[in-house]
Amino acid sequence: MFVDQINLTVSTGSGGSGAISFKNTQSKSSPTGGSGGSGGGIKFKVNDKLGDLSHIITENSLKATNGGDGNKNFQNGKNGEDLIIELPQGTMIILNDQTIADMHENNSEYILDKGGKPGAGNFSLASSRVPNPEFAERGQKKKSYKIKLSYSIYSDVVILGIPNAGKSTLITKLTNSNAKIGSYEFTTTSPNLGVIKEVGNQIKICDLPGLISGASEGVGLGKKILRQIRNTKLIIYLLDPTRQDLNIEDQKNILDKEIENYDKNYVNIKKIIVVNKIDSINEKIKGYINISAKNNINLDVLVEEITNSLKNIQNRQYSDFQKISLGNYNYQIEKIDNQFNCSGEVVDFIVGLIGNIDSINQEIFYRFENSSLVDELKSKGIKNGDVVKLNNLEFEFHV
Ligand SMILES: Nc1nc2c(ncn2[C@@H]2O[C@H](COP(=O)(O)OP(=O)(O)OP(=O)(O)O)[C@@H](O)[C@H]2O)c(=O)[nH]1
Ligand SMILES: [Mg+2]
Repeated sequence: MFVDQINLTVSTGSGGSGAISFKNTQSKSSPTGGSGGSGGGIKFKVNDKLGDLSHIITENSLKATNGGDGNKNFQNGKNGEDLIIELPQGTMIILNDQTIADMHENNSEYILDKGGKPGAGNFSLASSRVPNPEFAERGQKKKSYKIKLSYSIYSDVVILGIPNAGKSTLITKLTNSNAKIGSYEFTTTSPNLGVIKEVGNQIKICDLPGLISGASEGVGLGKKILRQIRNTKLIIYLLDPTRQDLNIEDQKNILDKEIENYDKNYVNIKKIIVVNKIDSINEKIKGYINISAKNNINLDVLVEEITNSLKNIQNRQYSDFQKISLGNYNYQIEKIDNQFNCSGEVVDFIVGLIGNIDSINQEIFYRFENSSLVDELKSKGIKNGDVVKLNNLEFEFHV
């Protein structure tokens, strides 16, 4: 089955925690505690061999592995393994309704998160201020993201037309595709891909299900079809002159209107207008390429037109999307009366310690007083005697 959209939760691995150990265990001197390993990150990578998202079979969630904890004798923990998700060319990564990456180039990568930071062991934490730390850092917790992946076929040409126009017949004649053909409407329910083999050149072409009026508002398979136009370089409008209820111009207007309604940028994609089934009408229709897919009339003219048009098209409509780096949410401060609740990565760093409680407390206050948090609290109007809460740790503020 063709899978073009997927919702899933992806998580980093947590960082490993540092160890507390001493060469001289009696006197607790000469620290030897190793640091944790980094948690695995989340990475997306384009593989141009993929044609949809069906390889991402999940129970809705995928995880990188955790970093290992540090150990005595300077042993650092192992790094966790990255979660690497392969994507077909033409996939958007969407977070909170915002597209954060649009993946085009083969082998290109997007790192959503580098993974949980490791905690330092007491060997690395030793300093002239604290030569023999009886504490170590906890590794950063894992982070989860609910994302949506949306794939639009990466073809050169898309064949668009109302149902029964002969789109599938045409692709079977131009390529080795064995798309189903039927004398009734809506024969095609998911895209068919084929390749036109020209000398030294391969043109990927895609046959889509029939488009009807209202498609851009979701009538029929409307939006699912229109989504697949996004990455094409060229659109063929295939028109059916044998229709009694809709003449050629009506059909062209429907296609124009629906693609514009769905996405204004689609208007800029080049179109070739082709009238099919000329074996069934008496007169040639002027101004357009006239073919018969069924009887192989003028298919060479069409292929030549496709080839020439593609020569003049350098880029796809959406190929220059800038990837968005996620902001660093360093901290959040919530003020309730005389209490300031602080959370976020900076706070996790300050309080994320393990070991001897007295030495931890000393270190926490040192880290707090030397952090940017103090200035931020002052700018929010904190006064001596007000309460500061760093995650679960509560104390009175004094300068
Ligand atoms: N006379 C004639 N009939 C054609 C021609 N091309 C296709 N047909 C017929 O038109 C009917 C529809 O053909 P399909 O290729 O399935 O049309 P489609 O546009 O893919 O249809 P949907 O997938 O339902 O949207 C079939 O009965 C074909 O044999 C042609 O050039 N001349
Ligand atoms: Mg079809």
